[in-house]
Amino acid sequence: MRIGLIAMSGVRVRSAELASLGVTLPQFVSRGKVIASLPSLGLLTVAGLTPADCEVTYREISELDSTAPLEPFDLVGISSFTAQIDEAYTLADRYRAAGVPVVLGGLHVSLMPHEAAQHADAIVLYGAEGVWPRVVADARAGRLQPRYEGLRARVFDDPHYVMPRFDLLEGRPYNRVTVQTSRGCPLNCEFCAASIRITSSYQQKPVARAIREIEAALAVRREPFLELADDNTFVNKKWGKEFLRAIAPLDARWFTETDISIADDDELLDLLAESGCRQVLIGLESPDASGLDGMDPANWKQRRAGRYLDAIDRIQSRGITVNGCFILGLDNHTPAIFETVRDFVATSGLLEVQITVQTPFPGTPLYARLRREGRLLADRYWDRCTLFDVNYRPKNMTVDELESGLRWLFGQIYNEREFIRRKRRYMEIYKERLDTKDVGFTPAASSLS
Ligand code: B12
Repeated sequence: MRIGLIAMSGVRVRSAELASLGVTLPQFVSRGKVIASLPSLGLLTVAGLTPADCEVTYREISELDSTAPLEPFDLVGISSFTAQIDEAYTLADRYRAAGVPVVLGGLHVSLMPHEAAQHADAIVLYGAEGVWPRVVADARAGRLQPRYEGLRARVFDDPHYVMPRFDLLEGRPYNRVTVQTSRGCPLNCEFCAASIRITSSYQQKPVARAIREIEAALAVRREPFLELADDNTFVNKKWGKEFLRAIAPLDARWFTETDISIADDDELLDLLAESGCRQVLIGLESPDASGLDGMDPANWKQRRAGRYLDAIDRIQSRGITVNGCFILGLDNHTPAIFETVRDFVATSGLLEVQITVQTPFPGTPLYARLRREGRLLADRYWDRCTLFDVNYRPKNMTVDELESGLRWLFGQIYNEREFIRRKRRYMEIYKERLDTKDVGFTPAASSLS
């Protein structure tokens, strides 16, 4: 059986003004280029779950010519994120019209199953683990069911766990590879549209499995940079330390997403620095505590906000840069937030910054609340779920104020002069620590500039 797995990749900015502004903001554009070429770990996992007697072909949607004849597959699997879902549906419709059965899976499909089912012979909700072999067997027997549910728990345990097929990336032009060490996040933020939506609880891969995957991923490229496709890697500090001790000898350069609590643990920070970690991405969301009120059910982020600056210093002093993420347009944000974020960034020494607008991804609690409150600007706006397009009426400013404030802040933060200033500040923090301690490793800035 010939199975075609087709990935939706690439970054998206719909707002024309922002896209054209992007062209003049070198830092923003270069980050976009770096991350735009990540492969689909979801589909590499689906490939790993596929019975060995099937022939699997991995494709990026960008490689397909919409006017050329379709590749001859017996079954097609397509992954899904919200922003590009309409392209996924168009491709699925094309294959189905040609008589090839199509299975749709992934985040958007799990969040919007009724919509997705209109464009597929079968949809798979949640993880492909625990269900994909059955889907293939049913397709072979010509009795594909319209809906399957994969696992939401124990995805990294036997007998469901598989090693993703990193070998399918051989000879492909990715400059980064991804490995997932955990799924979900205990914080449960209202806006989150990531892996928490396909899990029932936080799950972590046994260290030995994570390391074997990293070795396999690194084997496909000569000098690859590794991104952990986690939502929050270091929830469990004991697991974290074990993992860091195990990854250090691999001499990898890597990046991950985590929460600010890593700053509370000196031993973990030291191990992180020695492990080849170059950058941690942290959702600070808002520089002021009021913006964080009610974001997560336990107000965990709000309780930490007062210690953000100290925490950033503690992490960056180890030679690991913090990529601080801010969400604009939260309910407590007034137009004053744009200057507040700019000033916080300038004082903090954050080397890299991500500013986005609050985005009600369909299927999230935020979406349900804004819909209930009549604040969504359209019924269906999936192609605008880019994190840069405004899709709802903010509470304490107008849509226009949010859009123009975002553009203004882009200009303030993503420019060469500011970046050099931030880099200088970062080097100062790092040097201060060097003077007081023999840290024995080099700072990350050199690899990022
Ligand atoms: C890597 C990544 C990317 C890569 C994606 C590469 C790729 N082709 O997959 C790149 C850099 C290209 C990217 C781009 C974007 N991303 Co992104 N990205 C991520 C990240 C960090 C990890 C995703 C991942 O690899 N997960 C691990 C795999 C194993 O999980 P999975 O994909 O869900 O797959 C499992 C199941 O869903 C299922 N499954 C998946 N596909 C299929 C298919 C079939 C047939 C079956 C049966 C099952 C199945 O089985 C898999 C194994 O269990 C997440 C954040 C996060 N921490 O999760 C954001 C995330 C997915 N991205 C997000 C966003 C918003 C974007 C962009 C819109 C950003 C932008 N402005 O351009 C674009 C959109 C791209 C698009 N095509 O629409 C959001 C998406 C929310 C949503 N619901 O859509 C996330 C969750 C981050 C966030 N801010 O919330 N991203």
